[in-house]
Amino acid sequence: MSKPFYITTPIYYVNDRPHIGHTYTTVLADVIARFHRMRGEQVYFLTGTDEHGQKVEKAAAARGITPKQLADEVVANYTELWKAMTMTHFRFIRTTDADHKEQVQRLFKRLVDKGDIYKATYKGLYSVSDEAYVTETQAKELQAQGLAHQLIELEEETYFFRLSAYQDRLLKLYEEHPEFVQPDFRFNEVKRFVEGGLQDLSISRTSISWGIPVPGDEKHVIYVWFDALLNYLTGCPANCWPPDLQIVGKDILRFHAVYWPAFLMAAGMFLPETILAHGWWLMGEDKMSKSKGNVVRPDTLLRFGNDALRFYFMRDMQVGHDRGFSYEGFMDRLNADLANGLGNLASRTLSMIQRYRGGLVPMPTVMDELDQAMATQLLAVFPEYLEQARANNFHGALDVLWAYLRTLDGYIVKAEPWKLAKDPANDPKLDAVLAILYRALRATALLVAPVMPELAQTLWEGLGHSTKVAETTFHGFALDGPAIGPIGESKPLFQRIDKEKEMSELLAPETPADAKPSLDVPEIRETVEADTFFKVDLRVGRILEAERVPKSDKLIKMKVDIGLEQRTIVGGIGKAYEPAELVNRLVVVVANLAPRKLMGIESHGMLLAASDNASKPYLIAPPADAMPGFLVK
Ligand code: ME8
Repeated sequence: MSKPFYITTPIYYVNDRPHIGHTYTTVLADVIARFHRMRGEQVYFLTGTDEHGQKVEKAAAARGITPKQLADEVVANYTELWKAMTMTHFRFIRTTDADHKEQVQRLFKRLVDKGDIYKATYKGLYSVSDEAYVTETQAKELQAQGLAHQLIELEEETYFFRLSAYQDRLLKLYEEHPEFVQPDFRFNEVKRFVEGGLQDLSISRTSISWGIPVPGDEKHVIYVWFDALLNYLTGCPANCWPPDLQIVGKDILRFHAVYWPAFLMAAGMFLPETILAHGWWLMGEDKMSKSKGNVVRPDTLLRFGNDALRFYFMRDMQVGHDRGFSYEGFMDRLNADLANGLGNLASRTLSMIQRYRGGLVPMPTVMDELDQAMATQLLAVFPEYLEQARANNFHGALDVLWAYLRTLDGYIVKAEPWKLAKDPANDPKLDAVLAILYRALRATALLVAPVMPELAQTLWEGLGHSTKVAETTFHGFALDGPAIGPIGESKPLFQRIDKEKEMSELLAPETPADAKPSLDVPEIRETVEADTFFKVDLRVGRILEAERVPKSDKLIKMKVDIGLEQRTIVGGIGKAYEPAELVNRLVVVVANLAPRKLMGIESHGMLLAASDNASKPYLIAPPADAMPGFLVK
């Protein structure tokens, strides 16, 4: 028997409840898993949670609970959500599962014995939010983004994985298997990264305790990424290795396309066939993240139905690219494609078959040119959809299908079946129209079943089937086969959404269940000594001039009088303020900040502003009688 198709999602951190980013990844994997089952393959689908590491440890400490308690709570959120969304994974793996712990320690030890893991001292900067050491260049990037507080200085004894020894083998892998990373443009990023040279990877920590201990040296815990990646091994039954498709977000591609195959090479194991990296759901131009306060939760969207959300994800996002999310776009898509498009076509067709043919689907005896054209198009659309879907491009597949459904709307308008029905002489023509519409809908139900399991089943039953559409395979399906039995009562496929009404409710801010933080603000930063704080020179300033920086809607260039001198300061406040309203304002300036260039302009200083991430920045204003140059202390 051939090996089951083995597909995985990343395992999600348990520091937060799922948002639509995590949901999207899992839906994509589930749709592909279902698609492969309907191709007649055995499928093994794995998802789960990543529960160790500093991120989780910190989130739990902030809540005053243990990491395991936090993990249990978040896992319940995930498993309930996946159940409501009819995910078809076989195992939900948790990195705190006993078999996983054993697996990680066993492999760690094996690589130590083999010499691929060795102990040494590491000194450098570490990003807590990425759970990774950062290079100097990466540190500068983070600093420029105002994220310097995420970096901590670490010096520790650590175990290293001999990643540098795998550079050539990785490059050879990319050379020989260009399908290893998809899509292509991401593949090139990975290749360039490895070509740039690989350093050995620190894979243990002494600074944290929440993790799997290094066997035989228990003051070290195993680095969370080494631990996490191995979940794909732990969760895999003997007959499924290696993974056929591993779905990840672009943010974690490097871990999967560089470290992961290197670990497997070291372990002497077969490598995954393909790592598929998808893009991000964005809010405006920003990544969705809790710290930015712009997170959309799936629960908010599920009131329109599981299938609606699944469909929207697959239809609107081209795998690999980023996509902006908007509630309006979401509702427009569903109304256009499900309430109008498919829903309307199905209800018109089924009610005509009821009305004109007593529920019995006719076999066409003659077809004119137009009927023939519609039938031929279906013969082309069906395999094209399957081909696109096989390439994991459901966006493209659904596009092809919906274009065809729109053509069918035009076909109905031209054929005018309601007129044909008035004269029995037109019976053969009416038979042809009804049969073609019926066949198109039947094929549609089958094709969309992986994406919208419930809606497809409703349509399938509406077309007279008593079987499960998901248990039907694409292979051997007769597009022009006769209808099955009389059609039943037709149920509406999708209720039109009242957009205006829903918008007002959807845009109401999220109120967390644990009500405490109604503000979305980061935790209090690390303690600093008073001396450190007093090094920052804060001055009252007055804005003298302000203008927008060309080609930027965010940046405003200002001339600011700080008493002793005038400064050019570029601030990212252009979305909150118009230049005209800034002139003459008193502000607080960080006067001894090192100058830096923003869009080619040297900015010397920074204005203080308050914000809760979700809202605009509010410039801090000294009282009206304060003078430029006053020291703020
Ligand atoms: O990275 N748009 O877990 P995580 C689309 N535990 N997808 C998004 C997204 C967005 N805005 N935000 C997140 C981890 N994702 C590690 C993985 S695997 C061995 C360990 C999705 O909870 C995307 O798939 O931060 C991303 O890779 C994943 O969530 C990250 O989830």
